[in-house]
Amino acid sequence: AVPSTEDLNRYLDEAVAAAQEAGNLMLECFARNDAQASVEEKSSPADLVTKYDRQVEELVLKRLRTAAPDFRVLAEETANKEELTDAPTWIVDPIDGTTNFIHRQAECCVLIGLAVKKKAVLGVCFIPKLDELYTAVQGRGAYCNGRRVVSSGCKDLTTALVNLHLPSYSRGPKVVDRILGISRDLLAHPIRAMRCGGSAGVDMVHVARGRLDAYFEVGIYPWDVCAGQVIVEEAGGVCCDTLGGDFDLASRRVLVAASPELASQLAVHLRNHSYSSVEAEDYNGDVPEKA
Ligand code: 2AM
Ligand code: CA
Ligand code: CA
Ligand code: CA
Repeated sequence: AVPSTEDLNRYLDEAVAAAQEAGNLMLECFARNDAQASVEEKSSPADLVTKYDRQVEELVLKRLRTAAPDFRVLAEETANKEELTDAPTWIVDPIDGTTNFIHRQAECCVLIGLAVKKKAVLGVCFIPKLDELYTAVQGRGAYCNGRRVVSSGCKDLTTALVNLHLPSYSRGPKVVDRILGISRDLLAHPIRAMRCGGSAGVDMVHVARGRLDAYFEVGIYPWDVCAGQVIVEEAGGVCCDTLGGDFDLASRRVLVAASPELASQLAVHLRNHSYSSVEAEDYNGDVPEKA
C-alpha cells in the first residue's frame, strides 16, 4: 500500500536523521584526512570504495530498517542486491561521489530515497561539506535546510550551464568517443558553459536549486538518482531519459534539466550521439565475452 502522509513524515524524519549521522562521519573523515588510506578498487580503477562508504551504509540502513522493518532495501555497497519491485523500497547511496570524497572535494553526498511501485516518492540528499540538507516528498515541494528551492527555469541551451560526467564504468573507445562527440557538439552549439561533475546526487540538487541548468549521464544506478529525482521534480525541474522519454529508475540513464524545454533541446543532441546504452566494453575497451 502507498504510505500515508503521516507515515511519509515519519520516514522523512528518519531519513534526515540517518543522513545527518552519516554526514557527521564523513566530516570526521575529512578532518582526519584518511579516506585515501582505505581505498579499494571494485570493478575498475575508476570504481572505488572506502571503509567510510561501508560504515555510512551500515548506519543508514540500521536506522531505516528500524523505522520501516517491512520495506525492501537497495543500497550500493550491499552484496547480492535485490531487484527493484513494486514494494516500498529504501534506495540508498551511502556516499555519492566517492572519488570526490577521496580527493577531499566538497561535491559528495549521502542519498536516501524511497520508491513505491518503482517510483521515487521521497528523497533526502545531504552534502556535509556545504552543510546543505535537501529534502522532498512527492507533491510537497523541495527544500534546502528547510527553505523552498526552485530550479532556474532556464529554457535555452545558449544560456545553460550543463554538467556532464566522464564515463566511469568504462573507458573503452566507443564510450570515450561518445563523450567527446557530445562535448564537441554542445560546445559548438554554443552552450554557455560546460563542467564535469563527479556526483549525480550533487548535480541533481544543484539543478533543483538553480545553480546548474542540466546534467546527463549513462551508466547510473537507481541509488544515484532516486533521491534526486523527487528533489528535482518538486523544484520544478525535469528528469527524463537521455532520449527524452519517461524516466525509469532502473534504466541506467538520466537527463536532468531546469525546464521541459531545456530537456527536449538537450535530448535532441543526445539522440544524435546515441546517448542511451551502456556499451558492452570493459574499462580498457575490450568487449567482454557473453556469459
Ligand atoms: P559513486 O561515487 O557513488 O560511485 C559520477 O559520474 C557518478 O557515477 C557518481 O554518482 C558515481 O557514484 C557513479 N559512479 C562512479 N563510478 C562508477 C562506476 N564504475 N559505474 C557506475 N557508476 C559509477
Ligand atoms: Ca561507487
Ligand atoms: Ca553513486
Ligand atoms: Ca556510492
